[in-house]
Amino acid sequence: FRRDLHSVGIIGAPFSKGQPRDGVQLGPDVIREAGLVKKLEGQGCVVKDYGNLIFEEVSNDEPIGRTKQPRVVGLANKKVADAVQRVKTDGQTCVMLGGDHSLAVGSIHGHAACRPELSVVWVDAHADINTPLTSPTGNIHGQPMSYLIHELCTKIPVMPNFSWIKPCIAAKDVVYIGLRDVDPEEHYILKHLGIKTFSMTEVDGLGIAKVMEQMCDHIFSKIKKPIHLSYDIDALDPSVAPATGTPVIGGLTYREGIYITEYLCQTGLLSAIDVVEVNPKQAKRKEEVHFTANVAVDLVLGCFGRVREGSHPANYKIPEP
Ligand code: B3U
Ligand code: MN
Ligand code: MN
Repeated sequence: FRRDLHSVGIIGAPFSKGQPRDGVQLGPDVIREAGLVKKLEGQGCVVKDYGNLIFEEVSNDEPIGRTKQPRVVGLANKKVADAVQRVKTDGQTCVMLGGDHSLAVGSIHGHAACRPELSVVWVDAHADINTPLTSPTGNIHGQPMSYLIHELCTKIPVMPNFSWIKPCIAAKDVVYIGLRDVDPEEHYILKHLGIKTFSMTEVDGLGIAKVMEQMCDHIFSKIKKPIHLSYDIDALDPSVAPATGTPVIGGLTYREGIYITEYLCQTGLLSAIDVVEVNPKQAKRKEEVHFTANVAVDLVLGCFGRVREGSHPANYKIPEP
């Protein structure tokens, strides 16, 4: 028995402008209010909460083509990138609490600046790999992967406040889990680039344990690389995580969702984590907010050593009368 010492740095990113629904900027606060820091400390983690980033407003942020609010999204992501880079430089595993999923651009970019060899595990109902030119909505939270993958760099138009973004991951170092709402253009991109995907069909067919095994065979085929886990709460079924902007029926169960985190923790290679798209204003009842926030906390706890069988300190002794 061995209890790992995890050093965790938390960044709150209260940002919503990668998509149109109000409320997702409150995600970091509701996840903290569900007791994230105390619970992490309770399982032996050393936690530093860096607080919430403050994002500047941008006036006259007119669309570029179909892409909505590019300037404010580009600027916010630069802040996230710098913050994640600082946490990694401080030697901690970074937890970025969103906020919408556009923030993964900054989070992965900042992480890759410190760990150029990383692989990305993207857990989501959606592929979020539309380019600005394929996006049906113009919402940047449906596009973050397209800015980060080397193989797509010739497909990305110039946009204000995006010039700092340099592709930093290879298609072979990306794995998806939980897909069930993928646009035709995205599906083409995934197949064309040969990206490894475990849609809900594979989760159903193989079971989550085999999915995780095959996932690791894929990303660790040559060398063991640090892992960036980008966890969109809408990967989970809406019955498990209702407080989110774009719920899709037929998602991961609580147990499958948690198993992913337990398994990744066991690799010892988790280096940064995003938990995004918790939106308290999308809940029908207040209990749904607490329920979703508690699930988000449990995902983070699973990433840092919580196991369902229970655990005990290494030096524990049964008291003698
Ligand atoms: N694929 C669509 C819808 C979508 C993506 N991510 C979410 N929704 N949450 C798009 O807008 O790119
Ligand atoms: Mn997403
Ligand atoms: Mn999603």
